Amino acid sequence: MTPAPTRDDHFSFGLWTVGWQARDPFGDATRPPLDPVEAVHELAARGAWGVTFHDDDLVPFGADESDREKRIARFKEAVSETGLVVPMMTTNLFTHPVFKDGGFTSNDRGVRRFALRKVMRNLDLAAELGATTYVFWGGREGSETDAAKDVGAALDRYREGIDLLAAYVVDHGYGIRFALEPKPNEPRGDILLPTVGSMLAFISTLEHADMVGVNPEVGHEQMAGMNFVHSVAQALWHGKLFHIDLNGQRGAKYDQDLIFGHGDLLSAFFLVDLLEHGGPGGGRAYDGPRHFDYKPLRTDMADGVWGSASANMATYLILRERAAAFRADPEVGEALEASGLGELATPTLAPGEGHAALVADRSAYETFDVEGAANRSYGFVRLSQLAVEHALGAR
Ligand SMILES: [Mn+2]
Repeated sequence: MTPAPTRDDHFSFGLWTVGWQARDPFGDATRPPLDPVEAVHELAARGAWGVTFHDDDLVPFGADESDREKRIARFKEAVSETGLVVPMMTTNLFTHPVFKDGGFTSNDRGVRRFALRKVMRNLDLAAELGATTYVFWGGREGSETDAAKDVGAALDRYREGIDLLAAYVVDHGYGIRFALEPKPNEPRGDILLPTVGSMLAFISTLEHADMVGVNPEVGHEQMAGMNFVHSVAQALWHGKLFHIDLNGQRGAKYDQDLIFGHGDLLSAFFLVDLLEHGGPGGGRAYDGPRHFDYKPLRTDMADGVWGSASANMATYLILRERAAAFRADPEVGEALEASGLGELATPTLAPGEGHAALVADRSAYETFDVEGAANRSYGFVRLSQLAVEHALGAR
């Protein structure tokens, strides 16, 4: 039985996901445009809780003020009719040719000022619609040749931009936090701040670092060869997992944006386990939106669009059940015990112990049973196979 999603599951979708017309670098659109109002109704009917969007997903770039007002009013009506929420909004600083060398980090100062204004305008709308998270994905912030970008200066300008926009939010009393989204490449040859780790380091330099976190995307981290579960766990450890983009990716290649779980399924299992249960160490779990940022396959029409929306949610819920079964299995409990995993939570030093006391402790070095410790079997094979069997529904 495929589990049915409810609003309590906090599943959200970008308008650009189900609305993707499947234009790719080699081919034209295979699907007609999707009215955002229809997207809201269809998502709500399938059990989604929230809808998110870039400014240009709702109002085409360059639309006049009255057209903009009309489109926003229609959208607000759909949202209120369906009871969906708008938990997150973001800015398109990548489609229009004006952003071909970036938004906040374009070599052209005029473009940088224009980009900031475009974000500020949409932040006003985000506050109006009650969004609490604002995502920044700098898809064009990068280069194809190292001859053309002063990376240090670009990071200065990136920081200047985020600092200014954070001040704008604070000064207007908008209850919005920022979530920065890393990606290693595509559409630029190389994108600045390519991984969760680089983004966390950048955030620590910001003036309003407390209101800025990350929005990791499964595929983006996996494109860089990273272990997504580790990246998310570190973001949680820093208290910086403000939002998450769920999708599927098979290895280090172009950004596939597959349905959640339709790439590295075992990683998806461990990710859901981490988000729902705080992971193997029982650390901090995530209570924000479960946001899907994927693309319905280009081969499919409306059936595949809505089928894929449901598939994302169903896969998450199945993995959530599987992870709970894994956690509840007494055999897993035994294997965890044998693995020593819980022991890692014990500090290496005793309370009040410093380096002098450690040196004085002969059992830590002089008489430590090195051979005995070296010959220990941790039993990770058994634990790993138990996880696989639970993930597959074989237990
Ligand atoms: Mn992606």
